[in-house]
Amino acid sequence: MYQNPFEIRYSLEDVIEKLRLERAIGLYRIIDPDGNVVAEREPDIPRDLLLNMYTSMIRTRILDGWLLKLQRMGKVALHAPNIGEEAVSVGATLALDKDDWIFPYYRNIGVFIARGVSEEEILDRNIANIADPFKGKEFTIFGSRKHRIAPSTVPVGNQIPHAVGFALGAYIAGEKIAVLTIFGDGATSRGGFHVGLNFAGIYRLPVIFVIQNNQWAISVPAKKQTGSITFAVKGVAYNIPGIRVDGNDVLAVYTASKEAAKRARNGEGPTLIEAVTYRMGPHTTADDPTRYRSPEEVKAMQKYDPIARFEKYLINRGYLSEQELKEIYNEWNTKIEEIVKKCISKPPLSVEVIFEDVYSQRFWNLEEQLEEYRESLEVMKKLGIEVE
Ligand SMILES: Cc1ncc(C[n+]2csc(CCOP(=O)(O)OP(=O)(O)O)c2C)c(N)n1
Repeated sequence: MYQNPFEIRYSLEDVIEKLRLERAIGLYRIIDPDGNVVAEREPDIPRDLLLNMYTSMIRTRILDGWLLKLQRMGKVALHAPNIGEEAVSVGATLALDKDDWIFPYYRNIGVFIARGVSEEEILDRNIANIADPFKGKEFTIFGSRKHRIAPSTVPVGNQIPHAVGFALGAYIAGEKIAVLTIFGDGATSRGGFHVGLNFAGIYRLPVIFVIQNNQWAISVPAKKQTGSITFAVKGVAYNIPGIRVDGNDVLAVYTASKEAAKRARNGEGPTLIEAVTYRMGPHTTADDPTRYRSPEEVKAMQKYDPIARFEKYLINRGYLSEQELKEIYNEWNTKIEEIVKKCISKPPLSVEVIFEDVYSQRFWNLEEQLEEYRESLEVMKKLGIEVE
């Protein structure tokens, strides 16, 4: 219905209520760094799911540690560490139904683990061995149709409009699903973020936008990324409720994402979640964070470790003893070490794969390049130069 623009009046109360403004400015938390429940109401989450959250987070951390070591050993080209940010990926993913889709980014191993992608497949992909489903393509590109995870993108924030377009398609097709997309604080400065939020806000699309605010976009601190008082408040202009949560509290991320998924499925539109976390490691294995931030800062952030905090909660609540937690950790540590050994012993891909999957047929110029490449291999062999 047409509304006379000179007569529209919203009261501040309307806006605060409609957009739940307070939630975009505060910090929603269920468990504090000591593992104590601080929320008014503790969510009623079954024990099995709590254990799944825990194992998904430690599996992510162990695998992440291996990817870093493998990169240093020259087995993995590049890695973007996840340490300290596991609760965001795991909490948001486990809040979804299995039909929902996820558009993650390169710092979201927890999404893959929580969705049931095996460590072996993730390692094959990163090592680019013969079993790599993406045949050695660029490091971050990894998705799984079976697990309803879209391949993550290299250009920062491109997955945001992808997720919105996908949600529109699902809506037109009559599918009642939620679409989750996760991206860093740096991505909020890209056009795709604003285009995505604008479109989703107008058409009330079932999208959950999660900003994994780890305080740094390589060397740019979050305070230089935006003039807004918080990132969550950015939803206001797009008529999207925003909520700022403690991203190192897996229960808070889970609860906020669960509510957002429910809203999405009920046709109530998108939600913007700012998950406040901290990047404990370097941006990638090609970065040296000591050049732009102090060791004191990193040390101060350690007390917010999402895994240590969740362990304290599980112990406080009597779900698991310290001993049981240690056993679970050791069990996964051993299992993942075995998987690493298996994956690095698989043969490498043939370098010729770079000539494949570019066009549906190989054109003459590619044939010529391939021929030249084979000849150079022969020359190298004669000179005794080893080529993997
Ligand atoms: C369009 C584009 N510009 C620049 C880059 C280089 N780049 C890679 S990651 C990154 C920072 C991203 O920071 P943020 O979105 O906060 O995510 P984080 O890596 O901190 O998790 C930049 C600038 C890129 N990949 N794509």
